[in-house]
Amino acid sequence: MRFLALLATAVIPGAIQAQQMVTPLGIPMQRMGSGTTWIPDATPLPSRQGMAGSWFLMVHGFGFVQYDAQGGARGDEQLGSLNWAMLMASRDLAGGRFQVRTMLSLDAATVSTRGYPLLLQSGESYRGQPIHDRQHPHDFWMELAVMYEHAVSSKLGLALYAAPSGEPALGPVAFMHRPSAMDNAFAPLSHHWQDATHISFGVVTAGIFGPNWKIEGSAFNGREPDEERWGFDRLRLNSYSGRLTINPSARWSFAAGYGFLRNPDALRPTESLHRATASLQYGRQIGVDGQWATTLVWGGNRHSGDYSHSVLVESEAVFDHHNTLFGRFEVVHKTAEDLVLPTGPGGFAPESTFRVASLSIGYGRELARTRWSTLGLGVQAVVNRVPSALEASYGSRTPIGGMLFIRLRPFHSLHAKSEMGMPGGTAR
Ligand SMILES: [Cu+2]
Repeated sequence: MRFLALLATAVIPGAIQAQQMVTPLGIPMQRMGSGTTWIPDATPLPSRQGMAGSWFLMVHGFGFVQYDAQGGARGDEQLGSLNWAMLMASRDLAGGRFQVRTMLSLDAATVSTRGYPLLLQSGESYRGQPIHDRQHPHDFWMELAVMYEHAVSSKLGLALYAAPSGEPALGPVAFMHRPSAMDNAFAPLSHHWQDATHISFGVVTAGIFGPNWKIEGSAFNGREPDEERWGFDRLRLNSYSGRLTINPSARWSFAAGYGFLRNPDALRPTESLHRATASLQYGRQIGVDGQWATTLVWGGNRHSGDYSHSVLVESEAVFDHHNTLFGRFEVVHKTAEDLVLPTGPGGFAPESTFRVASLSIGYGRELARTRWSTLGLGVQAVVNRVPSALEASYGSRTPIGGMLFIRLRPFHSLHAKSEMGMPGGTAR
């Protein structure tokens, strides 16, 4: 309460409306990740906040312009832009907090509906064929949702989330919303083992929560977005999931859950999928203006038979207003079908599975800053590791890729102290 009031005062001098703002159980608004996920309180995402009448507004997003190059026979290069913006508006309603939110992306235009080059990536389709060695673009309507939270006592609240396009209670925070990956524009290779349901056309989630825990259940559309990226897909609630989240302190967040996805893949329309995931996030402030965030994720998919596993660890350190270092390591099991490798006589068995790994390291340097935004220049290098069976297809056992980028995002109001005390960031 006090924090929000101070914040509103910093944004709009004399504003007192924020005092009417209810955050049920005193949970800071910045804990909200993608969908209904939580991130550690200590490492919020950069955003701008303000009041409009009785509405509390929050805007955030990222715009990259990147040159992406992926080596080897299955590689490609592209000059494009990855981007998303999110607007949240919240207000008091009937003793609780009501929120409308939307997240939009122009990726389908700026990296094309074929997506961007990314070795060993798989998932979704383009012109009726499975996408491989590229990451599909995100849909324009990444999220359009309403949420209502109501405290029933000082220790217990109820939440309801409904979205024609949104994220069910399944998986970790979607990668673009993780403080540990905010400057890492490449999607994880384990996206479709972990957080790919973050765009689902039809989601209803109900939850109960305390000040530091939450249990949620969702009914949602298990079908992946189709390759038409601008409109809404047909809304369905044919799948379900459940998730437990615990934020034991400001620095930690743990989540685990399970989901059943009915017929996720349009190209394999009779196959359903079970998914289990668990994730751990750690975050702490560095100095006055910096932060360091790390995420560990396990995700498994099961069609029938055994689970196919993926593990990811990633970290991002914003040292100060100039220097950011980030990286990711992951290992995931993909089939010859996932990677669209030649199958049949002389080729692989469709179910043959390969363990692939990827390590990426990136550095970003802030170049210019306004009161509201900051512009950075960055570089990222990726080294993959494939089994010898894939050497012929990829031209090497260690195919490489990378990205050069310019990135615009809201100026670090990362830490409330610097926002309230030193607008514009006086350090350095
Ligand atoms: Cu995605």
